[in-house]
Amino acid sequence: KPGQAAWQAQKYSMFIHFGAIYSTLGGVWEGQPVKRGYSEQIQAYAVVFSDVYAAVAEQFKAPRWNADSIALLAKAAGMRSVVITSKHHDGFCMFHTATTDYNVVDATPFGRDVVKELADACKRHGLRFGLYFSLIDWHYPQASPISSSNSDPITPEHHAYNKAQITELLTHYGPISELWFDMGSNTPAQSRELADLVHRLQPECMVSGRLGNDAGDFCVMGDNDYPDYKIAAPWQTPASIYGETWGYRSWQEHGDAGEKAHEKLESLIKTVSRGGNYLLNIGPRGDGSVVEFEKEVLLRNGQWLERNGDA
Ligand code: FUL
Repeated sequence: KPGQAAWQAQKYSMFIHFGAIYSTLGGVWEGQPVKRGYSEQIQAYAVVFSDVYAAVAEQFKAPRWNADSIALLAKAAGMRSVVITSKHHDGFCMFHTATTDYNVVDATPFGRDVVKELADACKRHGLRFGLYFSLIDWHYPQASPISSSNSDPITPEHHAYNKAQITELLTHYGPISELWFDMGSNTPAQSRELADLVHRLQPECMVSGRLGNDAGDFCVMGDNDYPDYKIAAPWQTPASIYGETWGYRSWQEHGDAGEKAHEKLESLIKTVSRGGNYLLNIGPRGDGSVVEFEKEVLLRNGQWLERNGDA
């Protein structure tokens, strides 16, 4: 498969969970910390009505969002690519789309295309760039409604809507290194159609195995999990810093950055030495800034890689 060798050579990548609404809420609803579930899924766990949730976008100004400084952080960490949430389960698009107004350019005072800014910054700094894309959507009226399984059938209307957005993402933002499809229960025909669409628009783009039905180009392990043996086929470990959330959580306890860096370094080494790609997540705040603790963990390990080589 074209693109496979380049993808495997990345080894270490940055994952970014950033959404105008859930990152602004930061795991808090009506003044209370929401303790159940990941904070990027707060809409479901705090059971927020769609219009009430959507109104939070009006608060998103992200004065501290700086795509160049995020790209430079990934570089200093020793990472070779960045993968950002173009759309998470809440359905809010962090890119400008003609398919819905529920997007960062049209629905927030920030008014700029986050995906575009990061794509351009990665290009400037020599990093590859990929996209997370949720196959389920809690906002789109013709999609299956919120359920506890996050793996509901994709209706034909919703499938067409996803295809239109994927087409935009693969034609407006330069080369995309991977499309990280997530959740939803596609039929085999739907999975095949999405994989074909990606490969037709960008033959080198690698498709995540979470597309389902064996239609992906690489296998995604369970979160923070890795195999005991070396595997030659392309695979990846998605890892969160805390194990408890991917999106920003203002009440997250941090502990010692040195210990955390050590733990993540061990996972990185296990993953890479067994042939995998380690995709380590950051969850910026709604104001666009990177949490200092997360930055420190990344930079400590970047310094270790600098000293010890990353071949
Ligand atoms: C999961 C999602 O449901 C989580 O919210 C998160 O995005 C994780 C990386 O993948 O499937």
